[in-house]
Amino acid sequence: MFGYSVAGGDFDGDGYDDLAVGVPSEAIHGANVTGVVNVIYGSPAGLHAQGDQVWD
Ligand SMILES: [Ca+2]
Repeated sequence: MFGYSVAGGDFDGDGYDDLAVGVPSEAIHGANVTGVVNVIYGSPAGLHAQGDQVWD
């Protein structure tokens, strides 16, 4: 469920707001019940998918 939880902040310290999105039901590495956090970084033009990261 992408977007189950969200948090904002400047996570990489570049001065632009970033977005962390919780995905609790994401299956990774063959395990069905794990979950990830997808971090989408900000830029002068807003959020952009290039360089986003998925943390598990
Ligand atoms: Ca940032």
